[in-house]
Amino acid sequence: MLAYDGHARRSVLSTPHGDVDLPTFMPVGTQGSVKTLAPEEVASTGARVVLGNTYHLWMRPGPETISELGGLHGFSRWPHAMLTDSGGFQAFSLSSLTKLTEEGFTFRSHLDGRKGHLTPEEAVRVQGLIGADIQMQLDVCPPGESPRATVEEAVARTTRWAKRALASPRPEAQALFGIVQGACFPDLRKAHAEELAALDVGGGFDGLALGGFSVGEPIERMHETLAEVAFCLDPERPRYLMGVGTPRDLLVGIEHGVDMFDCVLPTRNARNGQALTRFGRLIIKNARHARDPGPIDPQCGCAACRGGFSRAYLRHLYLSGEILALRLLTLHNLHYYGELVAGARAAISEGTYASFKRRSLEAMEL
Ligand code: PRF
Ligand code: ZN
Repeated sequence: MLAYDGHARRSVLSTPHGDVDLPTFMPVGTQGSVKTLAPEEVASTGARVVLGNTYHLWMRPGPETISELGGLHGFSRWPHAMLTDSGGFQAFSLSSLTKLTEEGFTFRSHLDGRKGHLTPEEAVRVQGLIGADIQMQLDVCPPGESPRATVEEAVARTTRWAKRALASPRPEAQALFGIVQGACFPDLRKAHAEELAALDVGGGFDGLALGGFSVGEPIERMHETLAEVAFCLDPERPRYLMGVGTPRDLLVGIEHGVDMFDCVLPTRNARNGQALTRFGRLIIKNARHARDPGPIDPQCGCAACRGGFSRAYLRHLYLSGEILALRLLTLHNLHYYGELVAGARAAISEGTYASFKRRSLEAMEL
């Protein structure tokens, strides 16, 4: 650990594809690409880890193909670190007829209806072929606001699956993270975090994630639960909050000791014409930008803002259905997220994280 400021912490995650300064934000590259951007453009936003999805890549083009073509690094030409999600969460939300048993998930592909079986062992095997630096265990993520008994069952099964994942053979260079579930029940989460941290099969987990958040529960409940549990996760291992979130969620997560985040928000919102900025959301199609010669944010160093592209031009491109609008907005949004976590890291080192968070939140309200 390089520095603590309250529970907020700054550290470095070492991977076979370079060191990553934490806290960090990981752009989502579901199909092996961060939508609209080439790898060097993604890296230009400060991102050093990209997330891939096992479920999608398994269905197409298939892990054997990816492995043959140099793993996801060689295939996609992303030179920095990569993490793959295990696929259960995506299989459940995307495919039809998903059946959940002790063995794993059974589902029909959302592409061709083909039947698939995803077990904890199979998730490790497929992620091994895809070849990311960090694998995630297969877990059970109950829908938001599920009753306690459902959540308890999901936690218990996730632990049994954690042991099976750890016992499965995987390439030596690949790390494996466990996933803490427990919804918004702090006692379940704390107990689960301790249980997963104590597993020592196959050397134990290299990091611990918080799954099961941002699945329909009120955002304030997520923040309250994070405040109670995030700092309880083994301090020696990276802590990853899965599928979260907004700039405010990142600031809150970091405050409570989270090190890693991923979310489709900056990239998806860009493609819906939304620029996320230090001053809040900017809807590019709004008529008020029609003759605005200024950039999205004059202080932003992204290719769109630094390149002098005006709000008026971006609005025109967006309304005309031009792909450049989506590319420039994606670059801007990821750059903004990159700056946000870089600012947090600097503030933690200086011991000024609380005021950094307060100032950032105040600016967003403007
Ligand atoms: N589990 C896995 N992936 C995830 C989640 C989870 O709970 C979430 C929940 N926000 C996003 N992605 N394996
Ligand atoms: Zn910008």
